[in-house]
Amino acid sequence: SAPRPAILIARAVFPEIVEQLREHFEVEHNPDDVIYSKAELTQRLQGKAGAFTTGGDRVDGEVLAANPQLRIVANMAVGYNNFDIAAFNAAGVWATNTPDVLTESTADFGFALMMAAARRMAESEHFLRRGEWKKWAYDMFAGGDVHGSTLGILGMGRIGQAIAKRGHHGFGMKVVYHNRSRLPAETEAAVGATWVDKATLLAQADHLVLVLPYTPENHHCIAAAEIAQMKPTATLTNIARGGIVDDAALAEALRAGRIAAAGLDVFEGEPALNPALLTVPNVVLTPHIASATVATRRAMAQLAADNLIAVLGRGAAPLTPINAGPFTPRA
Ligand code: 8YV
Repeated sequence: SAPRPAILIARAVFPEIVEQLREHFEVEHNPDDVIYSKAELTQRLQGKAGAFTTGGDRVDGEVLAANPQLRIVANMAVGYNNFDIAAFNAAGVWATNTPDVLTESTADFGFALMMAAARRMAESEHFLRRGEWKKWAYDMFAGGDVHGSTLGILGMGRIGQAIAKRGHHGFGMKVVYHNRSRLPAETEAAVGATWVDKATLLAQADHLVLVLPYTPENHHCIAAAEIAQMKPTATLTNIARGGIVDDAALAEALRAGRIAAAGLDVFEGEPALNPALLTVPNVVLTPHIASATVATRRAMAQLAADNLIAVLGRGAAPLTPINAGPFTPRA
């Protein structure tokens, strides 16, 4: 019988997913959380027909050109700014992501982070932990209301829509959004959101949540000039990608009180973060965990594995391809 295809699992993942993949493939598995350098990734992909990657595993045209036997790279993430998709298309290599399975968990977390920022939960917990709570005070950690306020959403894909529904149906919020493309009227009605231009979004939002993909055009699309257009009582929540927000400008604006608070799950240069953010009190910081429920992370890993099995095990198309335009897979 033909030799089984070889794959690389580039990062530690659920042992049962590794075992499942071993039933189909010869598996080389990075048992560690440490991201391979580009040189090491390129070298370890030698002879591999497929790869299981996640955010931070950068796959570009050079990596693909050095591995002409590679047919699919399955990313365990919905975002794929770690892939050069044009290079995948040109090389005929399938690229896949994990949409849908993480939408609701990620929306839950985004909403929670926004609420935590609005209601000053992290700041007040730090106060308790420092032993500073001696008495009740009428204005102690008084924040901004979420219910009945205006929710602004920048980016309106699956996760943005799930957040809009929570705000509109659950919290009686007015929901405005900005996106390159407007949703169909019936979708806008179902999620309870109204399209506005970016300036209106910035000016109207009491709570602005960022849920857009990271592309070169979106780099620092929230910087000092945009923050200056927001209400001084507003909050800003980023669950999208580091680099969408100018973190240095945000830290400065938070310190100066130009906006009330922020909730950040993603950072420029993560896992390192701008040290200024660590000393600003009015920000809630989490380590890129918006999709991190046990069930959702399992579903993401399973979908990435299923994409590899579809292409390399069954010779079929992947379940969730992200290749765009005319695409001819490598033989
Ligand atoms: C992942 C994410 O945990 O899906 C995404 O785009 O950002 C997260 O769900 C992350 O990409 C893994 O590195």
